[in-house]
Amino acid sequence: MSTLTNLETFLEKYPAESGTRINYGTSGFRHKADKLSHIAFRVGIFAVLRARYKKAIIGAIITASHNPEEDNGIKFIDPMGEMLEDSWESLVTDLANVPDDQVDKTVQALIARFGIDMATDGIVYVGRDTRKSSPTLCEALLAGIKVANGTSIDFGLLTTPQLHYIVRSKNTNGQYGEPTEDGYYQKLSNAFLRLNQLIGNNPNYKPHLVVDGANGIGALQLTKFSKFIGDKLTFEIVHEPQGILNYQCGADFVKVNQREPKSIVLKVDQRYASFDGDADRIIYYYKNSKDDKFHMLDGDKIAVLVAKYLKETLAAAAFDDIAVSIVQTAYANGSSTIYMREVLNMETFCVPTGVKHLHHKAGQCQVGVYFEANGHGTILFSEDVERRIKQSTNPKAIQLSHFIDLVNQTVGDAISDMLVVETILNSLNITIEDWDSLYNDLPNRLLKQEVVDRNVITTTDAERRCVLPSGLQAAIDETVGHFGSKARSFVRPSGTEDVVRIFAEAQSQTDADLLAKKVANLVFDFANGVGQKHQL
Ligand code: G16
Repeated sequence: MSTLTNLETFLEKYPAESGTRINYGTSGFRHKADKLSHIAFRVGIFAVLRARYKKAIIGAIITASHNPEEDNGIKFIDPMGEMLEDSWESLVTDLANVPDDQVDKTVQALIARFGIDMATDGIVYVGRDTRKSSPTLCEALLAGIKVANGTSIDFGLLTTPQLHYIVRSKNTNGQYGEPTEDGYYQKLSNAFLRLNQLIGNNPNYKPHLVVDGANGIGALQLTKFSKFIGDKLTFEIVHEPQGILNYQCGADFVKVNQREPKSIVLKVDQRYASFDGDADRIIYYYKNSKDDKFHMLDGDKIAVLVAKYLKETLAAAAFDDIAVSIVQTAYANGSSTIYMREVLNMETFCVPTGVKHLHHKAGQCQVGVYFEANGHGTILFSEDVERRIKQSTNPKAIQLSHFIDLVNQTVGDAISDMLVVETILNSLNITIEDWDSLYNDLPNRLLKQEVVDRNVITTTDAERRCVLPSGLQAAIDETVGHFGSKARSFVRPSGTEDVVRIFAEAQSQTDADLLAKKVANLVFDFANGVGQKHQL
C-alpha cells in the first residue's frame, strides 16, 4: 500500500517530460526552469524521506545560482548544513527521472531499502532565490512534501548560505546560532563588530565597499544586514530592481570576462565586490592607481589573504602547532599555489570542482581554507582547534574566536566571506592594492564549448587529465607543448550548464587566449561540437 497521499492528483499536475534526463550535478538539479516542475515535486517527496532517514531537518533551496535567469535548480542541504551525501545523489536522480507510473514504486523501494519509518517527522526547510520561476517551483516542492506527509517550513527569499546556516543551527539546537534569518544577521554582525572593535580602525583601511548583488537575492539580504553594523562598514549596493539576474553583472560575469559589471564605472581608491545569483560566491576588484586598469582578486587571492592572516594570528596566539592547509581545484592559478607552498609554507590539495569535494577535504584539516577560483569557499576549523581557541585567554586567540563566528562554516557565503576579507584588510592594515601585490596571477582564460553530449568527456587526476574521448588528452598535451613551460590547459564537462569548460593558463594573456581557443577547437573536433569553431 502506498504511503503517499494524493500522489495521482499531483502526478497529473506535475507530469514528467519524456526524453530529458536531468542529473543531480555539481550543485543539485539545474536546467531550464520550465523543465523542472516535476523534478521539484519529486524532490519534495525525496526530501521528506531523507529527513526521516537522518532523523533531522533537511533543507531544499530553489536556485540556479550563477546560471542565467531562465534556468533554475534545486539543491538539498544535509543536517549539518553540508551538501547532500554523495551516495544519495544517484537515488534522487533515479526518482527524478522515472516515468510517472513508477514514482510510487521507486519511493516504496527506498523506504524498504533504508528502513524509513514513515510515521516519524519529516521536516524540510525551504528557501528560494529571486528568479521569476522560483515561486512556482517552490509550490511544486511543497506539494511533494505534503504528498509524503512531511512538514515544510517555507522561509521565502534567502541566500543559499543562509538556508545552510539555518538548517545547521536548528539541528544543533541553536548551538551554531539562532535558526532564523535574523539570527544569521545577529551572529555575523556581533562577530564582525566585536572583532573590529578589538582590531581598531587602521589608517590604510577604508570601511566602504561597492557591492554588485548580481541583481539578485544578495543585494536584498545585504541591505538588511547593513542595518546591523551601521557605519562600521558602509556599502553602496548596486542593484537594478528590474535588472536581469546575473546578466552582465555578478561574480561569474566578472570572473569569466575579467572585467567589471557593465553598470559600474570603476574609480581609483575604491574597493568593489560582486556576488553571484544566490550569494554563495564573491569576487573583488578595483582600478589600480598605477596602470589605471581593472584588477581582479578571485577565490585564489581570497584564500591566500585568509591563509596569511590565520597563519600570522595563530602564531601570535601561541598556536604555532596548528596547521593551516589549503584546498583548491584545477582552476586555481598556478601562482597562487606556488605562493601558498613556497611563501606561506602550507600544504595544498587539489580536488575536483564542486564545493562538496573541497568541503570534504578541508574538513580533514586542522584549519582548512578552501576556495574555488570562482570565489566559492569558506574556512573550516576542526572541533579540537575551535575548542582550544575558544578556551584561550590570549588576546589574539580572543580575536580568532570572533573570527570563527564570522565564518559560515557550512558552505561558501558571499556575505560572510566579504566580512572576513574586510576584517583582514583592516587587521593587516593594507589596501586592496597591497593585497593584490602579494603575488601576480598567471594570465588565464576560461571558455565554454557547446557539444552534442558533454558526458562523452570524462576526466581523472582531479579533472586535470581527460580520459575520454580517446586521443583528446594527447592532442591537448601536444598543443600546450607549444606555449612554454608555464602553460597548462584542461577540459571538463560542466555540472551546472550544458557545456564543456576549457581552462588555459600561460605566460601572457595573448597566449592564454590562443591556447584556450585551440583547446576549445579540439573539444569541438573530438566531442561533436555545436556551433562555430574559434577563428585563430
Ligand atoms: C556551483 C558549484 C561550484 C562550481 C560551480 C561551477 O556553483 O557549487 O562548486 O564551481 O557550480 O560548476 P561547473 O563548472 O561544474 O558548472 P554555483 O555558484 O553555481 O552554485
